[in-house]
Order: sequence, then structure tokens, then C-alpha cells
Amino acid sequence: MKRIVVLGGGISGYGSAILAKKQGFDVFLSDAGRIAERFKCKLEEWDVPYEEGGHSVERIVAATEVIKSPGIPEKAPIVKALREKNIPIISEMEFASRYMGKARTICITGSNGKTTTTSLIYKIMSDAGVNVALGGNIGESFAYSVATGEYDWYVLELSSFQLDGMYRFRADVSVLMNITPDHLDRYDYCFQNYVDSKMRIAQNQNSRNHFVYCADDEVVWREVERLESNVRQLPFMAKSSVASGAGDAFLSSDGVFTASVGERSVEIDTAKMQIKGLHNAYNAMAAALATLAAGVDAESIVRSIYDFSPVEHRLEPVREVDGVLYVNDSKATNVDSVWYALESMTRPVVWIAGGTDKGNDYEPLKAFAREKVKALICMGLDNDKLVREFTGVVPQVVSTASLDEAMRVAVAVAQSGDVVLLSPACASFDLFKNYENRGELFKEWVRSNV
Ligand code: UMA
Ligand code: ADP
Repeated sequence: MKRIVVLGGGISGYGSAILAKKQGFDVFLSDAGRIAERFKCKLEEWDVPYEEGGHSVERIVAATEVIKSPGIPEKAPIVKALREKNIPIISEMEFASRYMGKARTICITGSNGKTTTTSLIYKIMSDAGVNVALGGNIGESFAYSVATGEYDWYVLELSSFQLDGMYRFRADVSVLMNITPDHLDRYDYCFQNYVDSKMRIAQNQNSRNHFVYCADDEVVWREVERLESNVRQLPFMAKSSVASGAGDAFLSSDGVFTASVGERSVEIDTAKMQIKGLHNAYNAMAAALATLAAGVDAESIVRSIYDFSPVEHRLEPVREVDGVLYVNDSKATNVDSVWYALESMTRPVVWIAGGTDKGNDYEPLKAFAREKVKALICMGLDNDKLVREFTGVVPQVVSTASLDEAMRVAVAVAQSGDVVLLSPACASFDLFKNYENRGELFKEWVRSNV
């Protein structure tokens, strides 16, 4: 019997183990750290043997195939041991796709905009009454959905780590939002390795499938030009003009876009959307093309796009008090996402940024900072770089070392008509557990103190 070993007992691992068990394989799950109680209960319920607190190398290298959780890096000793023995290592996505029957997939990747676009596509599909599940780098795992439910469509957000272990998988509709440098520590600090990983989203696609991508993104465009498959291309854009036989979406200067696939099309006035900014126009164009390609009714697509509100921690309006609007964009953990946040601002900005710097180049933000930011409040344990970069660019730069301190300064500086924007460009780990915790504490502070 095929021996499956699952590495990692988090969301991805326990779902994969349960699916493998359901398929009748000999399964063993191994976690180097601790497994959460709720996952252990599930594993026991399904009678899956597991270990925690370390990997038993001998038992693991006896596997026919290994399903690796995405958070485990290539340089982990157990992965190296498996590679030396040429034991196939795949991702949860590759494994689960073998057992999803006739179901079809819309798969979304990109450096930014994955969660927003995935959530919007999922909403459009479910509002239209499609029997659809959400999975991947969001919510419950794909493998767990395949093991426990039956769906016609899966909408999957895919990280580069998940794409890395995908070989034969083929998306019916793939969506590539953009490619900017991120997670380079996992890619030998080589941008092209990361680009290659993202391009796996379109691998194995053929003339029956669709590939939705941003034609304004130079990196994406360069890769698309080299694509050899005859997949039906659906570019979306606001700057470039790319003709495609299959369809496309174009945002014109009046803020209206038309997305069309074959004979069917939708028209959207972005001013009527609840999600704002150029980046969200891109996200909506991608979602419209993907769902048109999936056959969703055009009128229903339009209704759902207008009805969609921001996902938590992504340019999420919290409260307006005395004419000051407080916006939580805690998920903006890199420079590119802050660029789009500042781009979308239509009132003077009191900008709260900082945290664990990932080697950021702040140059691209300076033009918008000059034009729109009246004060930068740095919030972090080490603010030197931010203070240095923006002194002289914005009228006021203040260094603070806690949320409370930062918020007190923000309230003092902000005047009626301004926006207080938390959009950090940095990871949160110096002062907070994670970006969610940072965003929640920001909202709590605003609700109880302003
Ligand atoms: N572990 C080992 N051996 C090691 C290292 C880790 O056993 O050498 C164990 C840890 O002890 C832990 C488990 O592996 O118990 C964790 O695995 P994981 O980090 O892959 O986390 P999961 O809980 O399985 O969640 C993963 C994704 N996490 C990452 O990619 C880091 C989730 O994405 C995803 O939703 C889930 O699989 C289901 O597919 C989250 C994420 O942060 C949202 N993604 C990154 C991002 O968005 O930036 C990529
Ligand atoms: P991801 O899942 O890829 O991290 P999110 O939808 O969670 O993407 O958004 C992360 C951050 O990037 C947020 O600050 C959000 O405002 C910003 N963002 C959303 N869509 C885009 C896009 N298309 N391009 C650039 N930034 C974006």
C-alpha cells in the first residue's frame, strides 16, 4: 500500500492527512513542533497516527510520497534528507486535486491582492448560487474540503510556497495579480526563482482553460510573452493596451471598466464600488474576468462587485469622528501595498507606518508621501530608517514605540477632513503577534479612545 507521510500538523497538514486516510492510504503525520489540540482531536477522530516535537527520519524516508506543509522551507534538514533519497515531495494542492472528481478550479496568486480577489471571486460565485468552496492560503484547507464535502467549484488562493509543490495540477481558470519582490529568503535571494514559482499558476493549462493576468505589470508581461501554451489569455489593464482574442478588461480614465470574455461582458463604474483605489480596480477586473470565464451570469457579477466590502485589515474604514476617518490597512506589510494605499487616498493623510523592516526600499513611496502625507508617525522598536528616509519629504515625522503612543500623536495631529491611515510597509513582529493582532488593537483603540 502507498505510504503517505505528511510533514507539518497545521491547517494544511491535518487536512491532507485526513484526505489521505479517507483515500485508504497508510498515513503518518509528523510535526517538528507542537500540534494544536483541535487538530489532534481531528487526527484521532480519523485514526491518523502522528508524532510531534520532532521528525523521526527513518519512518519518514520510508514514505512513497510526502506532502509538505507550505511553511516548511526547502532548507529544513528533513526536506534535505528526503531530497537526497529522491522521495517525491508535493504540496497539499497537488495531492487534493487528484481526488476532487469533476470539480473545477479558479486559482489566484500574486504578491499582493490575493486574499481580496479570492474573496471577491468566492462571493460572486456563491451569490450566483454556485456550489463552491474557498481554500488554499485562506480559511480551511483545500484538502479538508475535498475530504469532507462535494463541490462543483473550488476558489483557491495560492501562495508561492504552495505553487512550489505543484507539478501536474492544472487550473481551469488561473489568475495572476502582480509580481513584486517578497519572501526572497525562501528563494535564495533570487527574484527570478520567486517569479518562476508564481508562473506555475499557469502550468499545464491548455486551450480549454483561461489565464487572467495584469498586463500593466512588467514582470508578468515579460513572462507572458515567453509562455508557450495556447491557454486562452484574459489580460486586465489600466495603462497598457493588449489585444487578446479571448477577452480582456480595460479601465478607462473615467474610472469605468468593461470586462469581456467571448461574447459576454460586464461594465463596472469603480466609483460605485466599496473597495477603493487603482489596486482594487485591478482586483475587480480580475474577478470579473475569472467569473465570466467560469460562466457566471453577467448581471449577478455586477451586483456582487458593488456589494463587496473590504476584507478586514485591507484599507478597512473603522470609524469617522469629528471629520477624521480612521483606516486599518495592517495587512500592508510591503512597500507595494502601501503605494496603492497612498494612491487611493483622497484627503490629507496622517500615516502610521513601521515595524520589522524587510530590507525595504522606500523610494517609490516618496512622491505620494510628498503630495498627500501631512505627518508620518513611525511605530516600531527601531524607527531610524523610516525617520531618515522621510525627514524633509513630509512636513512632520514623529518616532513612537507603541500603539498607544502612536495613536495619541495621530489624534493630536489630525484635523477635520484628514484620514489616519495605518499602513505599515513592515511586518508586525516587533510589537505585535501578527498583522491581524496589530489591526485589531488599532481598531479597538479607535473605538474606545476617539
Ligand atoms: N513544522 C514542521 N517542520 C518544520 C517546520 C515546521 O513540522 O521543519 C510544522 C510547525 O511546527 C507547524 C506546521 O509545520 O505545526 C505549520 O505548517 P505551516 O507553516 O505550513 O502552516 P499551516 O497552519 O499548515 O498553514 C499553511 C499556510 N501557512 C504558510 O504558508 C506559512 C497557510 O497560509 C494556509 O492557509 C494553510 O497552510 C492551508 O493551506 C497562511 C500564511 O501565512 C495564511 N501564508 C503565507 C502568506 O500569506 O504570506 C504564505
Ligand atoms: P495578499 O493576500 O496577496 O497579501 P491582500 O488582498 O490581503 O493580498 O492585500 C494585502 C495588501 O495589499 C493590503 O494592504 C491591500 O490593500 C493591498 N492590495 C490589495 N490588492 C492589491 C493589488 N492588486 N496590488 C497591490 N496591493 C494590493
